[in-house]
Amino acid sequence: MTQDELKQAVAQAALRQIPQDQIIGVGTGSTVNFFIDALATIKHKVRGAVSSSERSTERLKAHGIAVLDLNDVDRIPVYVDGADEIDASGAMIKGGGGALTREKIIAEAADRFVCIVDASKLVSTLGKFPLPVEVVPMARELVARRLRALGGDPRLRKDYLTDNGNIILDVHGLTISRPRELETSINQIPGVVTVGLFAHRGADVALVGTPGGVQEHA
Ligand code: ABF
Repeated sequence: MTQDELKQAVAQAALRQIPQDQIIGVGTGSTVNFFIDALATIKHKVRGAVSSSERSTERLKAHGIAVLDLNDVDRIPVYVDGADEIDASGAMIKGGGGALTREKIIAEAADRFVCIVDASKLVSTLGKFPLPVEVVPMARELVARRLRALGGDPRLRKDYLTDNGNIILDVHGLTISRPRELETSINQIPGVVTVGLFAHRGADVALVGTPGGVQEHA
C-alpha cells in the first residue's frame, strides 16, 4: 500500500471515533485532509467542527461542514489530528504543517485526542523530525540562542508565517529522551508561543495505518 493509501485507511477508521451529534476538533495535514473528506460522508452525524488552521477550515467549509469558533463551544468530545512523530506513550512531535499553536489549543480543550498516522510516524524516541517552535518574530535570535544552549540546531522556516503571524524555528539534532521536561524548558523561553512537543498533553489513542490494517494503540 502507498503512504496515501495508509493515510486514507486510517482516516476512514477514525470515523468510528466520532460521537453522534457533537462538535469535533479537526487538525491539520495531509492525513487530516483524508479524514475531512471521509467526515463529509457522515456530516449529518456531527453538529460542526473547530478547526486548527485556515486550510482545514477551507476544506471543511467546502464539504458543507459548519466551522465554529472555539470561544463559542463548551465541550469538544474528540479531537482528530495527525503528527510528525509519535512514541509509545502517545507523546508527539507536531507542527510540520505549521499549525501547532491552534492544534495544541484544541488538543487541550478536547476530552479525547485521536491521533491518525501512517506507520512511518511511529518512533521509539522523538527528535529525528526537526522540532517546530513557533516564535514571536522580535524574539527569533534570542530563542535561537536558548535552543542552541539546549543542544538543538534551530533553523528559520524560510518564507513562512503561521496563521497567527509568527515565525517557526525548526530545531534539528535533538534526541528527546525526556519529552515532558524539554516541552517545559522550551515553553519557558520568553518569545516562544508554542513548542511542537505534545507530551504533557499527548494522544489518548493512536490509529496507525499499516499494510496489515489499521492498528489502535491506546
Ligand atoms: C499535523 O499533522 C501537524 O502537526 C503535523 O505536522 C501533521 C502531519 O502531517 P501529515 O499528516 O501530512 O503527515 O497535525
